[in-house]
Amino acid sequence: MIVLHHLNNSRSQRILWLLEELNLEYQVKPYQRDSVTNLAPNTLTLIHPLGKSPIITDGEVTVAESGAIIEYLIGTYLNDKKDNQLRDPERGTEEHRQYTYWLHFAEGTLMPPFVAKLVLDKVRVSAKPFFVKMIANKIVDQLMASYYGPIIAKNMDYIESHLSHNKWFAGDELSGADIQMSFPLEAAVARGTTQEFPNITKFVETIHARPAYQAALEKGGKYDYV
Ligand SMILES: N[C@@H](CCC(=O)N[C@@H](CS)C(=O)NCC(=O)O)C(=O)O
Repeated sequence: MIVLHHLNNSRSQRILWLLEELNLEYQVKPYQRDSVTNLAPNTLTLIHPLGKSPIITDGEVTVAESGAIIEYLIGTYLNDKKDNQLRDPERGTEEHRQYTYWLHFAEGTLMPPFVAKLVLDKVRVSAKPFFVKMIANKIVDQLMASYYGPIIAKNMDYIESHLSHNKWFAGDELSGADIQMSFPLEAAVARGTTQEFPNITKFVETIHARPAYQAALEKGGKYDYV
């Protein structure tokens, strides 16, 4: 039996969605973030030494890292079920090149500046006392204006441009690339930063309307980015 080690409000939500798209039987083992640090509980390190979610176990097999989990689940189970709408683009095709590109882009290029912004926003809020906060805010503003801000804007423009010509990230049908790209784009929409990006907003609305996505929400419980 596949077990998804699922941390609330995390990248794990996309694996829940994939499991539903693939029509697989699975169990969800829930883990709660610490209310102060927002970190995962230490019990997750019993499943994988890094203790980050998502992780799946499938019998003797343990897979961590969202992209690796997506490749494992699609590679192992997609052909077992004929009645799903998710496609695995054929190797050597342009769709497959797009598929691997976006699968890696999500965690390799898009997430790092998003996470940096999240951390810097926390510094802004939590720096104390007042004069330290003033200095901290100045440094954060400078880092955002000169480095992370332009990188995020460039990435978002690039994604928006891709989605203005394509419904999905790789080819004409839903693929693992869409699953992988869902989390950062949901987070961006939920934070209200996508007003100038109608195609990104539409993509997120489209995936949220899918029956498999709704089923995943029911299984996983409260998710702040929907
Ligand atoms: N690149 C990894 C990132 C995993 C990751 O950082 N997960 C976050 C949740 S979104 C986590 O477990 N955070 C809690 C912690 O670091 O303690 C992946 O895509 O699986």
